[in-house]
Amino acid sequence: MSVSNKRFPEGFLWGGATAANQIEGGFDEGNKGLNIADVLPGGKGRLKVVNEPGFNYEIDHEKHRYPNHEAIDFYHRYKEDIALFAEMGFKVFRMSIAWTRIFPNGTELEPNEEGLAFYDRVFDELHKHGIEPVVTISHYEMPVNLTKEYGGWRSRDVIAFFERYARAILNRYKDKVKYWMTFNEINSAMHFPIMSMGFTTKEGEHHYQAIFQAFHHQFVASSLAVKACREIIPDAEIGCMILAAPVYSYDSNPENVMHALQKEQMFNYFCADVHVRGEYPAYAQRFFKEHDVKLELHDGDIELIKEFTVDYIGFSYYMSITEKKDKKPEEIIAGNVLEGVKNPFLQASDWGWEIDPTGLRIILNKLYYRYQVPLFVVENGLGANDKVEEDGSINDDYRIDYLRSHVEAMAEAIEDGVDLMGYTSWGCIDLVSMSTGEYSKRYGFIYVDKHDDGSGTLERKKKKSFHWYKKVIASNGENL
Ligand code: BGP
Repeated sequence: MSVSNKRFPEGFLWGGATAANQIEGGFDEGNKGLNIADVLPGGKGRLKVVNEPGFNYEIDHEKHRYPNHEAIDFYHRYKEDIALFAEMGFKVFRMSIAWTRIFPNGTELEPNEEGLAFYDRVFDELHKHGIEPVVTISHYEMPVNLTKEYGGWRSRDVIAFFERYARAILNRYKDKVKYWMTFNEINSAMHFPIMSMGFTTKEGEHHYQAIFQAFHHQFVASSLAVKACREIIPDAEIGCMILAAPVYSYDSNPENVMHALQKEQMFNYFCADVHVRGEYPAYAQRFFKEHDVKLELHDGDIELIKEFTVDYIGFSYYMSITEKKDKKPEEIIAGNVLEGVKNPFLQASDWGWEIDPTGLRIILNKLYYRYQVPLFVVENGLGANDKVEEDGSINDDYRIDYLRSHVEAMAEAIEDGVDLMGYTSWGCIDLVSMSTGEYSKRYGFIYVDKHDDGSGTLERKKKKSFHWYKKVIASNGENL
């Protein structure tokens, strides 16, 4: 066996990642309908706002700001942004299509031509610069109409609407898009179902029953999208997308180790097991029994899920989680969206997300040796407050350090034998944060002059990390 001394394979897919609702703006242009992100206000409590009495999925301009309505105006500035991605040498650009640009209410029989034409322009611009798009079919933007009328993924009816949408875009872009993913961070619904499932459970409701039934609908829908993709674009690759975070036990107490293992099964593996292996794992059956979850399955569901599994696993990686069986409330660090106890060996970002590059090597090994399918890191990055110096420079050395250590971790994992397709750093251009709806939580190589109070010119500026990432790509990960 010959071992190459190059750390990343030829053709490694370097690039950046975004989502429609966090960059586009133009929320009511081109006949677009409203989606969940359009009605969630900015601010830290935004993922919980739907639980407030009186919340009715309408836009309330009196009370709230809606940062995603303008976002960073990619809808009008995509040419300038794509030129900057090309300057960094991107091989791929991960983006999503807004369901509501194509089917404004989710229920129409025919797609909206203006929405389709917008993404044609974006894909053409990417190809002009030699950049391949990687498209997430649904990234946290359920059409509001489907939420109001059907309860989002609670309803089996949404499967048919989703299939129509998936077929419309697969058909339209069959010559332009080779890499697809079905649902962004599908497993995140365990923590915040509003974003990926388009509903939230009510107090007193059987939470797990609702969530797992909705998962089942999404699994069927995902398999139908894989089926459609195989028919329409046989040489495309279509993956799932999960939020991956290795779960560590707080200590060597076997009770804590078991608890961490169970959390890892239900959080990291459950969705991937169904997507990749095509079946519900036995540990989940036990979980259902113990939590009185009874899934309603239709004839043919199990066979469909078994037959139409994904080609690769796309995943986001930001942090690891440390778990303990009986944790006291004061031991919990919220980490914003994922709960665990503080890991004494790790530092956290300004938003409490524990920084753990070795965790990336660990999860790459765990996923690869469990599934033996190619992996794709489609999100990773550091949300930070950036400062523009008087001379206009933005010296984000902390971001470079974060990214460098994670790229090193990928190189180690590749040497461990992991089959890794590529790396798209999250928020390659500053964008609206998903969990906080703020602009001030910045991830980009490109700074966007836009602030939490809505002020700013939207002007783009290259940060120090822009020049660093350009070198990394040019050297295929050798020059860090
Ligand atoms: C993931 C989402 C993204 C993104 C990212 C960073 O969970 O897929 O949409 O936003 O996390 O999160 P945040 O924006 O909350 O910092």
